[in-house]
Amino acid sequence: MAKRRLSKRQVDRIRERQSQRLDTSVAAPDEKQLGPEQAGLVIAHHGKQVQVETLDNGDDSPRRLRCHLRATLGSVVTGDRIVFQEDDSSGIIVAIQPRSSTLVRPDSYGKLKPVAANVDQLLITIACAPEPFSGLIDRYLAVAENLHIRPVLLFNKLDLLQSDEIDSAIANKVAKLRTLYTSLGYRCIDTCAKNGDGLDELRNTLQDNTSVFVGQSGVGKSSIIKKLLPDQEIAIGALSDAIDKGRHTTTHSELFHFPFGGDCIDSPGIREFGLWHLSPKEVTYGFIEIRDIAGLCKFRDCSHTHEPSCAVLSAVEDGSLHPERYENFQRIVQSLDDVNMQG
Ligand SMILES: Nc1nc2c(ncn2[C@@H]2O[C@H](COP(=O)(O)OP(=O)(O)OP(=O)(O)O)[C@@H](O)[C@H]2O)c(=O)[nH]1
Ligand SMILES: [Mg+2]
Ligand SMILES: [Zn+2]
Repeated sequence: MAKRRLSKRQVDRIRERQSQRLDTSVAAPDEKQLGPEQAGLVIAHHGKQVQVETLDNGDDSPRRLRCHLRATLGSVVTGDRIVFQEDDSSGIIVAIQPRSSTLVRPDSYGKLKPVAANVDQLLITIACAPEPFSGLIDRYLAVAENLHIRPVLLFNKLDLLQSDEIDSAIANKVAKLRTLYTSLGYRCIDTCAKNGDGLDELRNTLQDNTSVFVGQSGVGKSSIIKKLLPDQEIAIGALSDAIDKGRHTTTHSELFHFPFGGDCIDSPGIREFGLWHLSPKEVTYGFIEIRDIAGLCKFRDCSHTHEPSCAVLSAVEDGSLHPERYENFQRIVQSLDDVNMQG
């Protein structure tokens, strides 16, 4: 990542923006004891702890330090560019720079939680174990399309797919998913974190980008990153834990630098991914082949379920729209209605 020194004007502008949100009733730290403002990058954020890496350290190599957040600053997330001030042993984050993208997901209470900021690539990781579901893949794709970040599908655990450890029905399912998403124009890469197959192609894709690895727990997100960065301490889980107990090995998002250029963020696996933060229009935009034909329906407010001269239903009938994609699309739109009715 390029080092960048913030100009005084930039810092002033960011501070001014943040100060509009600052609550003056909260006791400010004694500014005199704090060092000058510096630019930093959020490497990890768990609980109240934020690990920050310096971005404008002159000719010195970047340093890492623990930072606290000003109480009224809003939430920072891994990948955030921030402004911080240092005291003796730690630092305080005083401003967050505007983000080029924020990946969010609802927590178990339906509240939106940021997962990663300033990413330009979403690596949707899939494996034959745990069994993949196109519903989850389509949700990730819809989010990537709406954030205007590039989605890439990683089919990991190639070794298992080629062995007879895996049920042939699941192996067929994976092959069909790969064909479907390739036919839609999405980039698919086969990898094996165990023996390193496919990693050269993956390295090319990761180079000079900021990518976030997402997907179900146990698909091997951390294993792939560990294979690319063998010297890093990265926790890898036992598959049985991920599947049987629903336990996530990676518990918080963390950013890593690649020696070949580019960064990646490892994120905790998930089971479900609600899209309640999207509007029906955005869901349509998120399905690239539906986006292209939805405007051709006879009725402008067509729900694509029963209306005459519906271009989407016609596409399902003539086979140009895959029925699974149509079903997943309708299921997401339906889930938005459910939430609206409750709210
Ligand atoms: N056979 C095989 N096993 C793999 C491969 N990649 C990962 N695994 C195994 O899959 C299990 C889960 O790997 P993790 O890397 O912890 O999975 P994760 O996606 O990071 O999971 P969470 O952090 O819980 O989201 C571990 O037992 C890995 O050894 C692979 O290519 N082949
Ligand atoms: Mg992990
Ligand atoms: Zn329609």
